[in-house]
Parts: sequence; structure tokens; C-alpha cells
Amino acid sequence: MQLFGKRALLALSAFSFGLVTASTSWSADSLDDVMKRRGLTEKDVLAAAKTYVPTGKRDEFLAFASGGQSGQVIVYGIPSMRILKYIGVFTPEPWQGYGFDNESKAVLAQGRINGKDILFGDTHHPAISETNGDYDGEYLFINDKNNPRIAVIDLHDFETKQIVVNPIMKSEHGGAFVTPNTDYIIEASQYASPLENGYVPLSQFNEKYRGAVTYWKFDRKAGRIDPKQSFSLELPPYSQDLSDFGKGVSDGWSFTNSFCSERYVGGIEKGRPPFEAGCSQKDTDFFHMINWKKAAEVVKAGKVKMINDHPVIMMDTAIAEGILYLVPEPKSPHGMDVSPDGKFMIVSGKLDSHTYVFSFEKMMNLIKNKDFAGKDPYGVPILDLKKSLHTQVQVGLGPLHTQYDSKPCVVYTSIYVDSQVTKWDYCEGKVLDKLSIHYNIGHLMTMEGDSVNPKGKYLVALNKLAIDRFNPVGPLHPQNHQLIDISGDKMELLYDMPLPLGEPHYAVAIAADKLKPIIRYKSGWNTRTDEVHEGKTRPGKERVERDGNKVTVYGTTIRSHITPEIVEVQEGDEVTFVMTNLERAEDQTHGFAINGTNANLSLEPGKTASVTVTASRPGVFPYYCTEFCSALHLEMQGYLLVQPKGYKEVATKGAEGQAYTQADYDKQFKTNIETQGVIDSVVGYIVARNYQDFPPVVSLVEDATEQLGFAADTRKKAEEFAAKNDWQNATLWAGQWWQYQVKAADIGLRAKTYLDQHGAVEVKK
Ligand code: K7E
Ligand code: CUA
Repeated sequence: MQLFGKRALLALSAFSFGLVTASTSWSADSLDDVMKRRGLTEKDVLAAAKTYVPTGKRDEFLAFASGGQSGQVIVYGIPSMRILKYIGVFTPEPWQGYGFDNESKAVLAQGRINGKDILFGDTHHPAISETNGDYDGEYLFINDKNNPRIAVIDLHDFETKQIVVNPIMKSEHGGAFVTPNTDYIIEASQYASPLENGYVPLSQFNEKYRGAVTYWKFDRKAGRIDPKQSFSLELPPYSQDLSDFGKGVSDGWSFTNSFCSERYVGGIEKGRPPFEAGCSQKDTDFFHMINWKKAAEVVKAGKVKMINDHPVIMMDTAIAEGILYLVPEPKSPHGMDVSPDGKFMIVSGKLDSHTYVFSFEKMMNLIKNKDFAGKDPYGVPILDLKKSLHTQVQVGLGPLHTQYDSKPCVVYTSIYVDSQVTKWDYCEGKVLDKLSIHYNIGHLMTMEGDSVNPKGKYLVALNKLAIDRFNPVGPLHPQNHQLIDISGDKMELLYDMPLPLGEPHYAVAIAADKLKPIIRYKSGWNTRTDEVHEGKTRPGKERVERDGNKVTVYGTTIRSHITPEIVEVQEGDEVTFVMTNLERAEDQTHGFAINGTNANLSLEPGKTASVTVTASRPGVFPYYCTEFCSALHLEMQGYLLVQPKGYKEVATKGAEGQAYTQADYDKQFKTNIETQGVIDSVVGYIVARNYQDFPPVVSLVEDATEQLGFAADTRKKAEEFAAKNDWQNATLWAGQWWQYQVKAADIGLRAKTYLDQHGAVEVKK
């Protein structure tokens, strides 16, 4: 403590004598020197300048990428490609305490299937909530392909709030996509299965196996999906794939493509050709055109079958009501992307070199005139391919997904086999530019590129293979997201970003200024239910309650102590720690972990979270804060002591460390008075400047003021003990007083640095 004390004081004195000043010197290297030394071309330097975001500056867009098999969502900035966050969604994420605290465990438990915890997800398609077809930045939805589920993430705090399990699907792919006002989130099945649970032999595939599409009702006010208001449509057993909602003229309709409309059932082990052969025989597959607005009315009218307690519009009803049609599309299609005005649907055939542009107007006319080319085996009317097409463009081998530019008629399609992005004009039907990527692109994403108002500027290629792009790290390579400048006529590759968390499929990017996340919670907040936590604890109200063998610890954290510090329980007790972080200061998160357990909390400012452990064996279990939150972070500690059954206390002497005298107290007191002088000079420096023009500094000053308030309180305690000649407690409380001073000084110096770096000026009094 003394050593640190000297150092802190030195730093403080150095400041007060004006020795610590912002560095103004710059590297003597010229740009030419650096280019030569690092072997950079002018093009490299230009690309760097287009992506580099200097310290303290922020990105223009935020991307939300699916985390693939990690079951998470990855957030990064564009154009810097700096990773900002992994959001725990379907999989526990220790740093955020996700899947470790009781509150988030309850969210993950919503995703249980047949009572089983599913601890991974295969996330594919994130979708941002929309208002009038524009991203509004409030919510993010993402699907799990393997265990058909949709998660709701609140973009006010970037936390997962809800997981819903699809009641009838056994696998899915065509989700999550939203209606223009986020009334519904779509989820389409992938591999056909019986909608009921239970065994059905594959010999009954045609009759009993089915596809489906689910429309999940989103309750915007509650910020949650309402499963009671959600419904599904039974579809033929074609492997349904990607989906999109209509908008503008096509609002009210949704589109879901499919592959393996051959309905092949495989059997390679019996000497039959594999799925890949049987599922790609026909020249065309079908996309489904569904009038979801009318479907919602059909559900209201009760024309549904309840399957697993969930309303399903059966195919014959859908056909009779005129809400389901099929349109032939290139075989083994991928991608279903509706144009910003809703007039066109772009579909690519993975085994075709063409991309097909369908005209909504033409298709509606065919439907209106009952001009059908035939019916499928289930009686669903089929439209004629040629009569539905606007145009067809040769874009390259293995086209997949398409995204829209801010420039009218301009789109970008990912070309998987050729490893290219093709820029083309879907109005005129001509190719404009091609760019090679590395390697084998899946999805691609332009800024707000699937909204009614695409922003252009950048495109990210989400590549499946990285091969030789990065330093080798073993056989499992990172994924490669390549940033491409699309502001000019020619696309320009700017940057390769390795992503090592899983295989992202789709990503969406939103203008950063549309997001308004909070920086602290209302105090005592249950962040998963968005209500005041029932175990919220105010400072001074920390306590331990016992009810039989259930012990509840109502605790708090604040720089730099956990209250309580000693918790004694008996072997066999069930102990719940409900911890409230009392901090109001930005970024002052504390952690909480207990030795020998999975207890692991992340306590952001204002948050209350709980964790339950069973004291199954007697012993000494230290707990501590896992975030380096302050100079005395390591001292942010405590003990969970589990006494053996029938334990009797025995008196011992020399229990703890050191004894203090009046001289110790006087010395500490003197240090504190000196420190106060230094703090006063820091405060003087700040208030002599226009600090009120800088909101981050204003909140730092508030935080420092709070710490000084604590310092004053503890000084009183020290002096009270001193008056009673209790030098032990007097000295220790004087030490605590000094701790608060150091925290205040630390915050003050942060404020001072900020002011220096942001050009604060002296104000005349
Ligand atoms: Cu093309 Cu799941 Cu959207 Cu992968 S999907 S690439
Ligand atoms: Cu709180 Cu470390």
C-alpha cells in the first residue's frame, strides 16, 4: 500500500506541477519511409486511409453478423472492421455471464427442446427491426438452423431477451426476416419432417413429411415475440430455403424458395445415389408465394389445425383461400431478395450461371387471371416461369445472394464457384463489374442493403474459405470478411478481416447513428426481464437471509469492495448470491466469481444478477471481482466459508495480520490531508476549463464527486474511532478514506486527459 501510495502521489504531484502534458511529438517517419519499409503500394495506402478509424473516432456503420456454429452474434464497425462485441444468444458466453447467472439461464431455458438444454446454435440470418421498411435500430432477431428457434436481442443494451422454439419444425433455414413494420418475423423450415413429433418412416415421405413457414408475431411494446399470436402454414415437403418479405407494392406477401422439390429421400448406405444427386435432377425448383396478411385473417377465422398447440393453416385451406402459390425457379436456388420498392424478387440458382429477376406485377396478374401452368402433387397452383420473369442475367457460376445499392437498379450478387462479386443492373439486365474475392463467397451485405433505403458505400463479402489470406493457425482457418468500396463505378477491395468465432452466414449493417444503446441500467435492474430486480439491494442494506437450508445473500459491488465480504454457511445449504452493482459511472463493470463453482457474473453499472450454488462440501471458497475495475481491484475479494455439519466454533488467537498504533493513524491521516491538496489542484484544473461542454467529463466529475463523498463519510468513521482511541479501526478506516481519494484522483486524471485531448479551453471566472 505504501509503495502504491508513493507512486500515486508522485503521479499526482507530477500532474500538479504540470509535468504530465499531452504528447505533441510525432514519429519522424515519413509516409514514404513507412511504405518502403512495409512494402506497401499506393493502392494499399489508399485502402488503409479509407478504412482506418483513428483512436477516439467511431465507425459510420455497425454490422451484425451471425456467429454460425458459435450460436452468437458478432458486432463490428465499418469501415474499420474492428470487432466490438460478441452477443451471447444460443450459447453460454462467460464474459457476459450469459448462461451463468440465473437471469440469463432463464432465457437459455426458453430454448430447451423436449426439456433438454441445447447449448449451441447454428445461427444464419440476423434481421434488424424495421419501421416503414427502414431499419429502426431497436431489435435484432436471429435464427437457429439446427434447432428451429428465433432469438430476440434488444439493441438498447445488446442483450438476448427471448428465445422461442418452433413448435412444428425439426430444422429450418428461412429466417429471420421481418415485415416492413416488424409485425411478423418469418421462419421457414429446411429439411422436411413430420409436423407432429414422433416417428414416421421415410416410405411415407410424400404423405406425412412436410415443410412449413412460421410467422412469429412481434409485440413491439413488450419487445418480445408473442407465441400465442403466431401461426404457421403447412407446405409441401420441398426443402424450403431462404425467405424474404414483400414491401411497397408487394407488402403483405412473403417469398420462400426451395430445393429438392424432387422429394428425394436419400439412402447412400443402401447403394442408392446420395441426396445431392437425387435433389438436383429437375431443371427447376419452386419458390412459394404466400399472402401472409390474408393468412393472418384465415387464422383469426379459426380455419386452422392445432398441431402441438400451435395453429397451422393446412395446405388445402391455403389453396382454397388463395394464399399459396408456387413459381418455378432455377434449380437448387439460393437467395431470395426483394427489391427496395418491392417490385422484383431476385433468385439465383446455385447450379446455374444465371440470376432470375421475377416481376411481382406479372405474377399478380397471373394469379388474378388464374393463368396457371399447372398444379403440384398437393394441388398448389404453379405459375409459368417465363410469364413471371422480368429478366434473367448471366452473372457467373454459382450465384447465391443479392444485395441492393443506393443507386437505382444496381445490385451485387455473390458468386460462390467463381469466387467473385458481380455488380449488375436488374432493370436493364446487364453486368456492370466483377471483382475477385478470397475465397468462395456465401452471403454479401451492403449498408442497409435489404431495407427500402439502401445506403450503398460499402459491401462486405462473407467468404466461406480463407485459405492463404492470414497467418496459419492450424487446419481450422478463420472466416474472411472482405470490405469492398462500392462508391465508385468499379468495386475496390479494401480490407480482409479474419473472423474466428464460427461461420457467419448473413450479416446486416445499420448506420451507427440509428443505434441509441444505454450506458448504464436503472439501478437494480434485471436486464433479462427489463424490470426492477426483486433482489435489488441498496447500499447499507446488504444482508444474508436464511430460510431453512436456503441462504440468500443480498450483496453489492462498488469500487473496490464486495459487500458482504464474508459469508458463512453450512454444508448442504443452497446459497444464492443476488448482487447489485451500485456504480453509475460509464464502463465500471464488476465481475463476481466463486472458487470451485460455475458462479460467474458480469455486473454492468446498475445491473442486479444472481447465481445459486450448493455448498455440497465444507471448505474455504474465495470469491472476487473478475474485472480489473480499479487500482485495488485485486482487493475486491471475499470468502464463502462452508462449515462442516455440526461444526463448533473454537476460540483462537492471532486471527489476522497486523496491529496498528496511534503513530500509524497519524501517518495515514497526514498522507490523506496531503492527497486532498493534490485532488483539490486537479479539481481546480478541471473547473477552470469549459468541462461542462464535454458530457463524458461531466459524468466523470459526477463520479469523482461521489467518490469524494464516500471519502468524507469514511473520514468521519476514522475520526470517531480515533476519538475512542481505537487505533486499529481508526487506522483502517483512514486507509479506506485514502482509497476513495485515490479513486477520485484516478477519475480526475482521466477527465483532465480527456480535456487536454479534446481542446478544452480555460474559462475566465
Ligand atoms: Cu447462404 Cu444459411 Cu443464408 Cu449460408 S445461407 S451462405
Ligand atoms: Cu470490481 Cu474488479
